[in-house]
Order: sequence, then C-alpha cells, then structure tokens
Amino acid sequence: MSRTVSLIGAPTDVGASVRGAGMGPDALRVAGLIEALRSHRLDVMDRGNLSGPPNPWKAPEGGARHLDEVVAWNRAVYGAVDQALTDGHVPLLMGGDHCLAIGSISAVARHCRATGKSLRVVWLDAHTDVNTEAISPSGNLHGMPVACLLGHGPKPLVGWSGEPAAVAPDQIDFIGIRSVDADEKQAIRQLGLSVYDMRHIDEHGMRHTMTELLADVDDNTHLHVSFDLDCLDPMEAPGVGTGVRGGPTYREMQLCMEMIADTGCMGSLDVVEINPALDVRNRTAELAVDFIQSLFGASTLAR
Ligand code: Z70
Ligand code: MN
Ligand code: MN
Ligand code: MN
Repeated sequence: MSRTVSLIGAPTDVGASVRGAGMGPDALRVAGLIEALRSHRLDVMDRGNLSGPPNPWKAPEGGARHLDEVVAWNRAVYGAVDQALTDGHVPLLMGGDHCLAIGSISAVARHCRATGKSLRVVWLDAHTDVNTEAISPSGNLHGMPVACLLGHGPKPLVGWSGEPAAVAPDQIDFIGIRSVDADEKQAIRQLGLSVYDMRHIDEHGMRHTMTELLADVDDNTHLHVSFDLDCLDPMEAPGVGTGVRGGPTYREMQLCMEMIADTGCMGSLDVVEINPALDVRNRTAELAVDFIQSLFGASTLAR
C-alpha cells in the first residue's frame, strides 16, 4: 500500500441545510493535519482546494436541494480522487459535507474494478445517509450519498463508477448509527444493509463489533473509510451541523480507527461534516486529526 497521502479539499456545504461545513478543509489544515501525517513518516501532498459553485441556498426541487451544484462539486471530487489513485496515492478527501462521498467512492469503485481489488466501505456516521429524493424528509443531498452509490438516488448522481451501482449492499458497513428516518429504515431492510448501530456497540463493545466487521478483510481488500464527524458523541465533537447524542466516545472511536489501521488495507478516506462555525476553538478538527493519525497507523507505542 502506498504511503503517499493526497489531500483534496472540497470546501462546500451545498448538500447540507446547516451552513459552515465548507470551512472544513482549512480547519483540518489549521489543526495540523499535514504535520501530523508527516510526523508518522507519511509523504503528504496537499493538492489544495477544489473549486465549484457557491451555495445558492434554495429550497429543494423534485425532492433534492441544489442538485446541479452537488453534481458539479462531485465531478471535481471524482476527478481529483481518480487522479490521486492513478498516481498510486491514498486520497484523503477533506469535506465539505457528506454528499461528496458520491464522487469520492465512485472513483474508488472504478479504480478497484480496474485493478481487481475488492472494495469494502466503512461508513462512520450517526446517520445512514440512504435517503432518496422520493423519501428524504429534508431534500438535503448529504442524507443521500449511500443511496446514490447503491444506484438509487437522483439520476444525475447515479452510475458514476461505470456500473449502475458503485457498491453492492454487502460491500458497505455502517458504524455508530443512531438517527434513521422512517422510510430510510424500510430502505435499509429492503437493501439488507449491515448496520452496526449504537445498540450493537453498547451490547457487544467496539472491539467485538470491529472484529466482526473486519473478519473477511484480506490482502486483496481496498478499505474505503467514509468518516462523518457527527458519528462521534457531540460532547466530544461539537463542530458538526446535526449532532445526535449517544455516539461513540473518544476511546471507542480510537479503537475503531486502530483496528482499521491494523488491517493495513485502508486505501482511501473521506473526512466530512466538520463545521467550524459551530465548533469550540477548532476542537472537532483537532479531534479529526487525532483519528486520522490512528487510521494511518499511529498508536501509543508505535514508533
Ligand atoms: C437526515 C436527512 C444527515 C448528515 C445529517 C439527516 C442526514 N437523515 N447527514 N447530517 N451528515 O436529512 O436525510
Ligand atoms: Mn453522513
Ligand atoms: Mn451524519
Ligand atoms: Mn455481534
């Protein structure tokens, strides 16, 4: 696995209805992300920030808000992630809101198909983000990326990997879930998605949960981690648009990250939904930097 990390900033909140996630990339840089990764002997290339349309701040149309803008931002993300993978780097997408995972994971899925890798997605989130324009209560596209990747969202956001679906339901596992909309629950059941919700983590612990989730990861696996900072308990991570109480603690999340790192298979990463406008002295971005270091193999006794 490559040890060069390509940082890709996507400063937008077009997929959300709370403004501020567009400041995420610089919050991560200010929190010392580049220096932290370099201190673990990783090569880091900061590709700067992508550009795209401003947030038009309009009401949803046809069940989805800002569809054209979300398409434009995801096109830019797809291109940058594709380029990083072609260069043999690990793309680290700095969001921005979670709608950007459509472009990111579509590029990763295409790359895995081309290289014969088997893709597994770990979705760390309070939410499952599997709404469609037909069932979303908000119309916000950051609540729909998983549906789009599975082939079910608004047409202009589906099929980007070159196949009708970028991932199949059995290629994605959710951790930390505690907020699912009514019709979204039905979609989860119909699709047969693996949801390790907070009750599962409470009953079995993070260690058992991750052992189970990572059991069939092998040398040919490309693990993509899509990390929505609202996965954490808002007491730890206040700088998110839609905090939901009852999330994993700092310790639980660190263990989760360390166990992913131990596989040696993480090939790409999204870090999304950091909202500096709602944060307390950049705490959430600093927390994200801690977790990213762990994902890249930093542990207390590692050299
Ligand atoms: C809700 C919706 C969501 C993130 C909120 C919320 C979705 N299920 N995702 N914050 N990151 O509007 O679809
Ligand atoms: Mn999300
Ligand atoms: Mn979320
Ligand atoms: Mn179990």
